[in-house]
Amino acid sequence: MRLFFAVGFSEAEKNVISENVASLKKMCVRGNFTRRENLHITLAFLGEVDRASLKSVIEAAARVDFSPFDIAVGGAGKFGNVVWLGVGGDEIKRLAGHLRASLDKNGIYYDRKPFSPHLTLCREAEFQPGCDAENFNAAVRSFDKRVVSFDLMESTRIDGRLVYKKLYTRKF
Ligand code: 2AM
Repeated sequence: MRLFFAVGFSEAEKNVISENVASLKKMCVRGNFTRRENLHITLAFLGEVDRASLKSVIEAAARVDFSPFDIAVGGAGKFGNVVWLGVGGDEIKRLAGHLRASLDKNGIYYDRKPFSPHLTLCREAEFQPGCDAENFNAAVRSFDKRVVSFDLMESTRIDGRLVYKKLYTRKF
């Protein structure tokens, strides 16, 4: 099973993000836009994990002791042709650090790329001529979010569609 840990969004927050996705769509010729139900901020990407290790993964998450905190979501940028919203605040970095240390303790593999908190809105984005991430950034509606939990997600493909299934929630 393909697993990752993420911070999800409420329906109200998804409404704001969807407005941003709608304005991004208008500036693009094409792109693989993140579907509303898949919007998230990844804390750690585990990749393929044996079903037998799931208990240990959940145990590592359950051990993470944290208090609710706020993040600022906004400010668009681009890595290659991936367009994202930035996520501001040091606490989410500390949370990812705690979670990753707990995974280490259980010997669970995760992608070691340094944590760079972001919310992917579109992959394979192709902007309209004369348009770029800077134009989108100028139109972005930012918002603050209180983080009170994170989730263990399973990434699956159903009829070719990317579907994320929530397996476990660690509430602070
Ligand atoms: P992304 O949003 O920057 O693409 C599920 O694939 C989630 O895990 C995505 O949010 C993806 O981040 C993130 N992720 C991090 N490292 C990854 C990797 N090596 N392969 C696939 N997804 C990864």
